[in-house]
Amino acid sequence: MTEKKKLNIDECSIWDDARQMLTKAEQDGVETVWHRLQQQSPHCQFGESGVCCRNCTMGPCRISKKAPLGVCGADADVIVARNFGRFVAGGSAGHSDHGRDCIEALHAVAHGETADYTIKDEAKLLRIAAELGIATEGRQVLDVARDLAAEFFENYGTTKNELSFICRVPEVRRKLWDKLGITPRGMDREIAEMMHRTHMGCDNDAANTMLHAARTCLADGWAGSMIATEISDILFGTPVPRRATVNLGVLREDQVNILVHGHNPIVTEKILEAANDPELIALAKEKGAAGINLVGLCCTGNELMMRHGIPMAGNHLMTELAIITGAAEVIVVDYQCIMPSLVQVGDCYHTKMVTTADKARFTGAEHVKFEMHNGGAQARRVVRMAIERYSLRDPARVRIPCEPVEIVTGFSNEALLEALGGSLTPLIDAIKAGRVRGAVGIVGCNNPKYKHDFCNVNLAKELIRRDILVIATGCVTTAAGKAGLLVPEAIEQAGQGLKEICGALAIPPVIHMGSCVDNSRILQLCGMLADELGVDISDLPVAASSPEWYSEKAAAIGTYAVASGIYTHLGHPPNITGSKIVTDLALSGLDELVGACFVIEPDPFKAAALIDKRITEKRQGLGLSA
Ligand code: SF4
Ligand code: MSK
Repeated sequence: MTEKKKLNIDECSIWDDARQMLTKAEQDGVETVWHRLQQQSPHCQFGESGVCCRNCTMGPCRISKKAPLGVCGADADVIVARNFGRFVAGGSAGHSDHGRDCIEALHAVAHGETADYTIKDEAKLLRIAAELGIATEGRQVLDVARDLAAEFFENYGTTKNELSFICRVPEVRRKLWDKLGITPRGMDREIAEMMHRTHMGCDNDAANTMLHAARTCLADGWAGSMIATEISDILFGTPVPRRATVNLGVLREDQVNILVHGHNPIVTEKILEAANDPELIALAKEKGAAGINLVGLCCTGNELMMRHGIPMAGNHLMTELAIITGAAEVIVVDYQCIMPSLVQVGDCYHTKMVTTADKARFTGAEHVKFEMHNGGAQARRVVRMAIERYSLRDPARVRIPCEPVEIVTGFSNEALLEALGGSLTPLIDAIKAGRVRGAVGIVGCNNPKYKHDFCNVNLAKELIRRDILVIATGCVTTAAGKAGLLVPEAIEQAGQGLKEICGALAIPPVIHMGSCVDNSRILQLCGMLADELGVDISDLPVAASSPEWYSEKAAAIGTYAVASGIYTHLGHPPNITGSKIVTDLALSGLDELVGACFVIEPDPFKAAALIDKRITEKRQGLGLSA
């Protein structure tokens, strides 16, 4: 363990389970993300403000008063815009490559190339096919699936030049995008063009680069992510409300514990099946365990929780701490948001990290490659490995810190409509009457620069208190769940109007809608609401927020939300503050262009007030009471 200052553990997290595990980490001599943040602080100001450029070997260049131009002549505005463009291209690539893997799975099922996956929601498959103009009448389901997979693949190339789900964007918004030249053409095309534009000697106009950043992110939201969500529902089932549990208390001292971490349900759905295999359960019992306990982390945890009620051990900052319990036999990962440190933390105990994707390998982990034709067999191999490792566990080093908290999950748009009695009318009526004053999607991550989950939880609490419905996805879900906000009983913490509506519908005031890619469900919902009201998305009393974000994907999500017309709060800015042009554009200029902008506020109470003010203005714009 590297020499370091003593951590103030009380300031690291609002949660008792996290603090207990951090104390144990220090006793066990294990380094965590908080310790490494101390070593990295203070951060480089050139990097933080975005004025460091490494795009060619005449540099690297960093902009200062003394040296206001890079070697090629690029100024701070150009460098910041280029860096931001590449940053969100990275995030968009993550979601959209996940989406591509989903299309490949649908393609394999449709072409009979796998016996391991099937179509679970045929009705949704047919509904989406019809929505996209694919003939369904009198056809075999697999024939329709073949055409749908082919249609989705087209979203990645350049021949069609149009996204399939552009049909879900209100017409007035589509016209605005056309006017601004930011209608996305194809997922891969926009990302490749962003890399091209930001090569030395291409796009040297900061505002122009930023517009293409918006276009790239719009492709992420309305294609890459939306396709990932819809195919996951088709292959694994569209979520419906169900109970689940969260926090480190979901680990079981007497069972083989398997943690799953990452994003794509293609791997974890098979692990779930294997964990329920009677033969493997019998083997676990033979080895002295009471059973096999599968628990989720981060977004793949959200996917399993939404569809099957599988318990959630924790969000981004809890991933190392879940291993530090000493109770995890194996952690199985696919890709995204998986700290490389997990291998070393696992090595401090008996926990084996298993990677499953060639595109996300970790030195020191065991690689069990999952492919379409072998998912079932590979999953059984991983579960067997976990069972074998149970005997390596040192009971003296096991500490499971608390009792799990109950939540309700599973609010797909289909489930929400069902809860509303089949149409959006009750929600729209409640908004018009001011009982639900608006809605905010609180999404995204954790970041050790904040007290873990302080902002996520307090923003959600503050908004529901103001009669604003909250939709949670990604790592905010676990935060809201641990705080007791994802159960119908949480209406007691809501304002009177929201309390009445949620009480009547028997839904929580904070609704769990899924993983990071499932923010596309929120986009679709906004599109439907705008169409029902005959307005643009930017006219709705809605907002988005990512209080504790860290990732390129979160920046891409924020950017597509803004470009779709949704006012978006971030706890801290991306690395753009070194450019006045880019910062002004993000914080106000975009409002004039696309009817929404970013707002930065680290204090969740002040952020709630700012969001409330915006929602009030939007309500007044629609002729509604404040
Ligand atoms: Fe420096 Fe220009 Fe090269 Fe960037 S592109 S490293 S600013 S010379
Ligand atoms: S996992 S992107 S930390 S939400 Fe989707 Fe959580 Fe943010 Fe990753």
